[in-house]
Amino acid sequence: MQRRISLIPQPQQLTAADGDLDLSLLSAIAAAPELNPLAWLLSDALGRGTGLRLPVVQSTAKDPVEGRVLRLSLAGDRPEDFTTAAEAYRLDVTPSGVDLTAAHPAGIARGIATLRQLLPADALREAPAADPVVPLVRITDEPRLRWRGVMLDVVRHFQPKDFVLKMIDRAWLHRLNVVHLHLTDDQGWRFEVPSRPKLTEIGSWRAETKVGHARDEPAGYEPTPHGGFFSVSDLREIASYARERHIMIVPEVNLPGHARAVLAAYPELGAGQNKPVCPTFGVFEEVLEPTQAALDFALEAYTAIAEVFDGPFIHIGGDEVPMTQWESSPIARELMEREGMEDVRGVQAWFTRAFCEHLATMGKRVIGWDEILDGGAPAEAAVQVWRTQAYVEKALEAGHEVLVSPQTHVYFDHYESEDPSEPLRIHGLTPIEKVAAWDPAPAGVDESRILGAQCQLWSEYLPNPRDVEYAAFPRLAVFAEVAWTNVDVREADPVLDRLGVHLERLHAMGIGYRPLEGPKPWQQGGTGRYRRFDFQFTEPEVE
Ligand code: TNX
Repeated sequence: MQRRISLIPQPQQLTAADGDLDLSLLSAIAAAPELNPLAWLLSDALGRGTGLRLPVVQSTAKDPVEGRVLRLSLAGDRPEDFTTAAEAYRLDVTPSGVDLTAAHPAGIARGIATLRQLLPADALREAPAADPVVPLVRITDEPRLRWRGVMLDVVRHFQPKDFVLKMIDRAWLHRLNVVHLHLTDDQGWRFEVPSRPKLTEIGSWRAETKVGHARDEPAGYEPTPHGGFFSVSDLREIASYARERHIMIVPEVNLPGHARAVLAAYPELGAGQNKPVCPTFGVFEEVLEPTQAALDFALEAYTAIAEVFDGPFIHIGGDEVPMTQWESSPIARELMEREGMEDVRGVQAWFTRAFCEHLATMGKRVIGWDEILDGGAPAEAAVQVWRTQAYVEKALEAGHEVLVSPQTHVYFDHYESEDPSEPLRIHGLTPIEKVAAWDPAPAGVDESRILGAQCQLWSEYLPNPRDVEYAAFPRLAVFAEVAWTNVDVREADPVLDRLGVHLERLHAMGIGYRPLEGPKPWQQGGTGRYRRFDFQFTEPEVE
């Protein structure tokens, strides 16, 4: 019988042999020059968790370092960035050393994540707590989907930078390759745009916050200010932290709706009366007016963010844009006449097109929530579908590439169980079993047009990193498997059977995850402001 090796995500091919390799018998990490930064990251991670300090030495095909080493090498024709082939790797652990080979550095980054999971769980601690021993194994691996992401909402409740960096690390360990940062919304504007100081002076904080669920009217407001934002230097640090790990940051600047924080700072860009940064949660009617000034503002914000993050995608948001203000706005009517629009939804399409054209001049591709389909969007824009499967089909028919993130399966701000002691959540029910059973690209869907899959951590009811951790883990691990591993491989060894060992890893990392049997007493909602609140929740329909 093969010995049991418990990794998440499950690699596509894994053969185990009897025996272990003690990494302290190795003399160095021997890396191709281009892999030097990853080699040091690996050396550092090994050093922290096991005390083993392996030096990094340069090794090339022509002039290889001999002896027992941990070898990182590049081989074969280099695939394009952001392809599944770029993330493929082979990992061989034999009595004579470790060989990690890929055709692209991104593949090495994924292989390092697997190697770290082969170590004892305690090796994931921040100080030496485990022996540097790994089982003898041969792994050949490549992800099923190109885009495997997690979205962090740093608006509804600000999440500090060190936590963002931690989430990048955790994404890395689960072989995810995208961290989507939701940076602007009604409740706050969370990044510095030097030419628009009021965005952060005024827009980055609110004076009070709804207590309990937004729909629980009598609960009232807590008059404690809440806020925070990332300076340009913070953003640069986040960008380079992610880049080192071959993780793409997708920054989202959500316009022209969800605009209350923008309009609190610059009311002249909207149509309504002045209102403060929004203290509660939901969908609000304030939108940007379709004026040149509003467009100039938006393009300035996109330029600022696109200059910092060097990935190929910028997220323009575009979800839940109510048409009410535009329906009664003379400026919107005039635009509609001038452009021959029959439907007011054309106004959103007008913004979407301008964002796409502008970002294309910066070499960026746009992605937006599936509402950008309602009024129409340029075919080169990718569409992130969150409402229903019908929008996947609608987007594919209109020629878009699709990122699938159905609220029914991968919204980790939804309840995890029916247990009345679960802490306050927005609504829904997404137990881990449902995530495990999910197929992001079921038969009949053209998988070549599916960019990938992404889970979401909206933070209306996740005020602190601990709350985000509870909502995210271990569902995120199961999500990572679903996005990485082919269905037949998943079925051969169900991910839920591998979770036990994985929870030890999460524990070693100090993550406040949700135990499979339910919340610990201190994780429960209790009877105060975080008590469970339920109401009838209906999924949106397709028109
Ligand atoms: C819908 S998903 C929203 C968000 C909320 C989320 C809560 C999407 C594009 N819009 O504004 O935070 O539901 O689950």
